[in-house]
Amino acid sequence: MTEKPLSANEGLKLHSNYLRGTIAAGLADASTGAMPEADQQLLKFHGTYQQDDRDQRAERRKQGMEKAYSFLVRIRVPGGVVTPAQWLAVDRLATDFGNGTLKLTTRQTFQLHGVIKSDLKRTIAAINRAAMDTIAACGDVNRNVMCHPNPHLSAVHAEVLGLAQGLSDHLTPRSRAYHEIWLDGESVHSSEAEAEPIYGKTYLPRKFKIAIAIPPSNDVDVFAHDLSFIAVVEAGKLLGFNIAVGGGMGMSQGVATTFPRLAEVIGFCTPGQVIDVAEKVVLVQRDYGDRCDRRHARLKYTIEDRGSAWFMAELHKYLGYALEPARPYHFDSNADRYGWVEDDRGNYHLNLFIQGGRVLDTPAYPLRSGLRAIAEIHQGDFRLTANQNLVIANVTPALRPQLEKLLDPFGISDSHLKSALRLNSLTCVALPTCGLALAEAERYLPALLTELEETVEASGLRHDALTIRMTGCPNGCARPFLAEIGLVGRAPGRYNIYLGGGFAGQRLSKLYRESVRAEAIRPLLAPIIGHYAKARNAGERFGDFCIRAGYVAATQQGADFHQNLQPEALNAR
Ligand code: SRM
Ligand code: SF4
Repeated sequence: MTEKPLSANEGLKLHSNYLRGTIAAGLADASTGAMPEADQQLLKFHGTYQQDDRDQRAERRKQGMEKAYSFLVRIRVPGGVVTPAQWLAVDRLATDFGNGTLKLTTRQTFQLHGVIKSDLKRTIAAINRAAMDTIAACGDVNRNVMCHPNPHLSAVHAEVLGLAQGLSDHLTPRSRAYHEIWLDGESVHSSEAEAEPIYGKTYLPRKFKIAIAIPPSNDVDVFAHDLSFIAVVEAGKLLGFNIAVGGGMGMSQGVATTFPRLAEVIGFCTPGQVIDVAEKVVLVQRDYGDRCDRRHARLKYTIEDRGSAWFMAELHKYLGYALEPARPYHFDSNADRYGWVEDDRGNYHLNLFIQGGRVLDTPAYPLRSGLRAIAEIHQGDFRLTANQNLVIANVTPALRPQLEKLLDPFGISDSHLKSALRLNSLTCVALPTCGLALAEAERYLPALLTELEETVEASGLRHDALTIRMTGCPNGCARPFLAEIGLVGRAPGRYNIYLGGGFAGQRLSKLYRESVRAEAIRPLLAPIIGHYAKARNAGERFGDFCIRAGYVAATQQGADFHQNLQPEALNAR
């Protein structure tokens, strides 16, 4: 039997000398705005992706010009905690080297878009001077560790956040390449002198993602990640964590062997065991993940193919002890909670809605200037949320009136005036920067929400939370398959509509209609929303109703996502 060949990226990693490749030479080549193909893959481990402005493609092709290349720079922020000085530093970089916007992402990081090659090194060096970094923000390694961000919601938050930071540190690559290339650190001449004790020379088969939730909030969407920890708290004391493995959203259009999958809860560990458990889950995936097909290389497929029992047995072998059985837990929502709250120490926290996570100034809404003015006087910190929002955290009673004086003229604190539908919306970046986008998302969802707001208003549902998420392709960057309404780009101006996701992110949705034209979305959704308003049971959520009323069948798990996928039958409804 012939063995399947390894994917090209495996060879690249192996021969990259721990992620150096020829990045330094590529950066110095002023004849093009692009990097060599192989280095583009390695750059991801350093936290940056080569992109081009897709709005300009056709015109530049006509003019015989190179594409308008630039780089996305992703800044790691474990648990989403940022000081005001760090906010100001990122804000400055957005002006100096980026496209004038800050993007708050669905994994609690910052992204700068539009950084040109000749500014890349200065940008990454400046990020490091602000005590942040970009290493492992992307690439086949553990990415930014997410953590429930609201300090006021739980007395154990600081302890849990400390673990998120510990996990992040433990799983950061050890290669000195990052320091050498971006920070002019000393070169390591002998490869003997450096090693990757956890990852080895070929790192992981694919990206790896960790999140920590503190119930009842599932704002980090624990079921969407390779590995999650769900805090178990009793009488204000952190007892430990339930562990969930094998979640993920991404799938490739038309490839039935790829699918979104919910992470499975497999056991319980103490706070002292968290880092060991995470390391061993990473090692199982390092050793058994599919290194031949990158579309099939996430932990979710390792578990789906080999079975949960196999995974548990292997994990226990690596750990050298057995996990305790999982403890009861309950989630009530995967959304953020908006507005001011006071904690038991008398400090205040303000959770703001940031449409699409995009911080920019428009004449009507100078959000970026407002947040800059706040950062200049704020003495607490900021928290980036998993829903692309922002918490202005730890505001003292003395400072609150001053902050409010700044917020109100900028119109920033008016979340309560927005519909619950908008407040529960998420969208990925998509066009014009994302090279994988098949349709608009960030630039289109706000307008669609305005249309749908007329529907929810007319149905008396303005204050009822319905979760709605849009992505420009099925990779699922805004976790659309965990929303009650998921809109997933299929082609320019066309979307697949998914319904029936769980309100707390506990159930995957199912395909309701395929390749729907943008202008047909509202006419399709309006009668269902109207039906829900009239026929829902007390307390029944929209996603649950869509299943009870027969609009879609419930998805049980992973591969079942594609079952009953009969567009003809659905279209005949
Ligand atoms: Fe993502 C690829 C943006 C969260 C699944 N994602 C991309 C790239 C880098 C496109 C590319 O590979 O060329 C996008 C860059 C667009 C741009 O111009 O900025 C991109 N992903 C994003 C962000 C910025 C979306 C946002 O609007 O917030 C999020 C950044 C997260 C971060 O800070 O690290 C983002 N991506 C996610 C999530 C959500 C999460 O992690 O909670 C997912 C689904 C969860 C998962 O991983 O399964 C996600 N992104 C993907 C995938 C599909 C992976 C898969 O297993 O199939 C890709 C494509 C790939 O890796 O090949 C992708
Ligand atoms: Fe790009 Fe697709 Fe991710 Fe949206 S979901 S940012 S279109 S890769």
